[in-house]
This record gives sequence, C-alpha cells and structure tokens, in this order.
Amino acid sequence: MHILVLNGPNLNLLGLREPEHYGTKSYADLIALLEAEAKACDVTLECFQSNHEGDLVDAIQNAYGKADGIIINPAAYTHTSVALLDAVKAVQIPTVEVHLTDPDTRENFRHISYIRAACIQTICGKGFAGYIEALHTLIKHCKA
Ligand code: CA2
Repeated sequence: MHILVLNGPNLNLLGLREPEHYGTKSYADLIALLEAEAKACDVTLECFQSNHEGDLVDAIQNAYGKADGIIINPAAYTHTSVALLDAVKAVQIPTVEVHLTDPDTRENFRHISYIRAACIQTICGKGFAGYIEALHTLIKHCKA
C-alpha cells in the first residue's frame, strides 16, 4: 500500500511560530512520526509540502494510478480552494482531510472546507495524532 501525504501553505513553519495553535514540534518531526508508523504498518509514504496551490493540485493528479490513499492538510487552501476539491474528486483516490486544530472553533472564515465533500473522513483538533489516525483509516478502508 502506498499513501501520499500532502501539507499546504505554512505548515513548513511548524514548531517555529504560533505554538499555541500548532505545537512545538517541527514539520520534520511530523514526517518522521508518520514514516515510523507507516513502516510499522508495512505501508510506503510519499510526503510533500507546498505553499503553492497548483503544486498541490499537480501532486494529487500525479498520484493517480500510484497512491492507494491521500492524507491532506490543505491548511489555508481548505477554506478557499475549489481546485483542490476538483482534483481529489477527479482522481477518485480515498482521501482523509486532517487539521491540527479544530477550524470550526476558530474564526468564521475557517468554518468552510471545500475539500471535505470529496473526503472519506475529516479529523480535526488532534495535532500530529490526527495524521496517524488518518493513516489507520486509509489502511482499514483499503483492506475492506
Ligand atoms: O489546523 C490546521 O491544521 C489548519 O489547516 C492550519 C492552517 C489553517 O489555515 C487552517 O485553518 C487550519 C494554517 C497552517 C499554518 O501553519 C503554521 C505553522 C506554524 C506557524 C505558523 C503557521
């Protein structure tokens, strides 16, 4: 099984700013955690972070025929991007939306998620553990 992990804008700054929202661990820590869990579950991962919407769309399109599942935290593009929604719909790869925080409890502009409509599950407010839960969700989904 092969899983694509996508992180959107500014998530490369994890651990450097806004620890009250996003914690003190870095993006590299997140990837190391995911890689270790994937290895234990006999799954391969490809991890990609970008600050550019089109690059994230390209990564989703390129996953067609290669990835069995996608874990995505689109960050701010969650609340703006119909392009990411359309890309996930187009490739028809089971996708789990993850957020470190719970956007529904934050500013009103964070309450809409475009991509949610194309996802099999949304996990919010669990920090890094949410990504691990997403990985297990996709493993179960693919084995079912
Ligand atoms: O809770 C999440 O995971 C979010 O997707 C994070 C986004 C935010 O726009 C969404 O509403 C919810 C922001 C990511 C910014 O990440 C930073 C990390 C460290 C320092 C500054 C920003």
